[in-house]
Amino acid sequence: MSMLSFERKYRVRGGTLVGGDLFDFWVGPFYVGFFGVTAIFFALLGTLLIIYGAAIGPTWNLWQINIAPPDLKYGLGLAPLKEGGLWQIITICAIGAFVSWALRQVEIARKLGMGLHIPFAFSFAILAYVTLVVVRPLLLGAWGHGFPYGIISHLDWVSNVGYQFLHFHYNPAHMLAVTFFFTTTLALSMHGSLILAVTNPGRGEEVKGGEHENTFFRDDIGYSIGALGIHRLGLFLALSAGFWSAVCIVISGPFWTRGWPEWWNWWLQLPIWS
Ligand code: UQ2
Repeated sequence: MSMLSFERKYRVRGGTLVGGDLFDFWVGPFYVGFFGVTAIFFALLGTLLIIYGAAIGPTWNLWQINIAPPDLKYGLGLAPLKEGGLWQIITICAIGAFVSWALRQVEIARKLGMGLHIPFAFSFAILAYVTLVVVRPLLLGAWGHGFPYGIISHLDWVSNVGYQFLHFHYNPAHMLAVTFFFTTTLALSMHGSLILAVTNPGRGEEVKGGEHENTFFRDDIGYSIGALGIHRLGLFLALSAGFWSAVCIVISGPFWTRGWPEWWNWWLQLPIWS
C-alpha cells in the first residue's frame, strides 16, 4: 500500500502505554502496537469460537445461528463449553478486543499529541456492552442473564426482557436514552446537511464558510451554536444515548423488578394530592 506524502510526517515513535518500541511499527496503513496484537488475538479467537459454536449448532442459517449464555442454574460459575461456556469465553474475547481497540486509540492519540476524546467516546459503547453481559448478570447472580449472541435470538431476548417489565417504554432511563438517540440523529442531520449545503453551491458560485453557516441558523431560528459547539453537542448527545441505555438496562431487575408503568406511582403518591 502506498503512503500519502503527509503520512510519513505523522508516523512518529513513542506514545506507547506498554511494550516500549517493541510493537511500535506499522503494517501497511495500520499502526500495530501491543494492543493491535492483543486486539487481533481476541478478535480472531472470538470469531473462530463463534464459528465453532455455529458448527456444533443446529443451523447455518445466518439469522438463526445462536450462541446462548449458560442456564441460570450455573449462577456465576463456569459452564461446560457446549452449555454456555462458549458464550463465556466469547464474551471475554469480545471485551478483550474492545478494550484493546480503545487502548490502541489511546496510543495513537498520544503519538499525535491529540486529546483522548476518541477512546473516551468509544469507551461509552464498551460500557453499554459490558453493562449488558457483565454488570447486570453479576448483580442478578447468574451469567444466564446476559444476552445471547445471534441475530434473531438477541432480538427475542430484548423483546422478552421488555415484556418482563410489562412496558419497557415507561422506564424513565429508557425514555432519556431514546430521546438522546433521536436528538443525535437530528443534530447530525442538521450538521451534515449544513456542511454539504455550504460546500456545494450552485455552478459558478463560491464555496461558503463559517459566516454563512452561522448566518443560516441565525436567520432560521435566531441562534447558532457554532462550528466547535455543534461537535461538542453531538458528542454529548451520542455519549448520553449510550450512557442512559446502560442505566436503563442495569436498573431493570437489579433495582426495579415490577412493571415499569408502576414505577410512576410515586407521582400519584406525592403528598401534595392529599
Ligand atoms: C450551527 C453550526 C454548525 C452546525 C449546526 C448549527 C455554525 C457548522 C447544525 C445549528 C445547530 C443548533 C442551533 C443546535 C441545535 C440543537 C439541538 C439540540 C439539535 O449553529 O454553527 O456548525 O453544523
